[in-house]
Amino acid sequence: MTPCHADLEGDGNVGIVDFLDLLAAWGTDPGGPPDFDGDGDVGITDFLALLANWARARDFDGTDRQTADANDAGPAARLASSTC
Ligand SMILES: [Ca+2]
Ligand SMILES: [Ca+2]
Repeated sequence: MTPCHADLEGDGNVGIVDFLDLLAAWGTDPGGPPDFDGDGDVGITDFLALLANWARARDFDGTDRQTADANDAGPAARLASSTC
């Protein structure tokens, strides 16, 4: 799964709105994302998949998607969103 798969509402970022979308679907079988592992319901493994992608792509200025650099916002902003 790429970070873009975790971008549930399609704003180009994996962030809090995607997390809230996952929570809204918790325990259901949406037939696709946010059931990322395809086991038929949205649960903890899907949350962990979203979280893994949230942490992996955390560059905010678009210059380097793999690592944060001096042009990126601080840790609080990295927690608020990650680019897709
Ligand atoms: Ca998003
Ligand atoms: Ca699942």
